[in-house]
Amino acid sequence: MPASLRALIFDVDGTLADTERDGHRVAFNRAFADEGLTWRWDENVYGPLLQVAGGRERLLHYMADALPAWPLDEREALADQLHRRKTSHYLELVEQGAIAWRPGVVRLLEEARDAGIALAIATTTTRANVLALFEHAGHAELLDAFAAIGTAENSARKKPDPGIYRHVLERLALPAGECLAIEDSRAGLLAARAAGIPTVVTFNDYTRGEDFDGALRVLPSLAVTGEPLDEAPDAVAERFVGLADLRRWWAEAPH
Ligand code: XBP
Ligand code: MG
Repeated sequence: MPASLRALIFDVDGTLADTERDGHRVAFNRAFADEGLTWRWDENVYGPLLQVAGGRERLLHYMADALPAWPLDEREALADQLHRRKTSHYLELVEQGAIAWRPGVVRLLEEARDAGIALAIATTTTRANVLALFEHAGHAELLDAFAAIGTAENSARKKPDPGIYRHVLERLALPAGECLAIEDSRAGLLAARAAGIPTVVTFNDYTRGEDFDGALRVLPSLAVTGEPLDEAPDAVAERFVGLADLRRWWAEAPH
């Protein structure tokens, strides 16, 4: 039987929702204030820091410059403390409804679920953060449709390491070539591709302009296919990305 598209694997932060801009970044700043630190990560500071995947890793990277005289174990202890506080602020923000799904996300999840395509998640953030997003951004019922949810707890190494994608493939018991990943960043794209998974990128304001070489398609969101409609070529910007688009793009990948 020829291979067919069997599963969609979604990144979370920046792909399902703009969690970085509205959630993680704000939560980091609240954690700094809690600890009496004057650090403030505005959007210009935070953008480049996103090159480092993982909140704790991001803090340590920043602290290497901000606190160069501190011994590593003290920096690590402060990073742990800040990350704990940041996570609780993040969860609070999500619970307050600060985070919304990116356009086209819920529509595609529902279409894939109804079509019997397996759904999965591959993220470097924690399981609690993922569950909270589904619970509080609306559509908590979609969580039941996920066959595998791979999070920070399942892979010690962060993207661009392919560990989390390999974990999810194992849980799905599917070959990489029968899946399609949806990512927002270069690090995510590299992770999925290193695991052998064809990947579509929906970039956001932080990741716009990154090198997405190797992606099947690079789109501003799941609300724009980038392809003209036969019946109404001018409606190109209006059409949501559907399963038929993903199947067509996936079929272009070498199998
Ligand atoms: C993006 C990340 C995460 C978040 C912060 O993950 O790098 O680290 O920025 O979350 P994704 P934590 O793979 O979903 O794009 O502080 O929980 O690490
Ligand atoms: Mg991401």
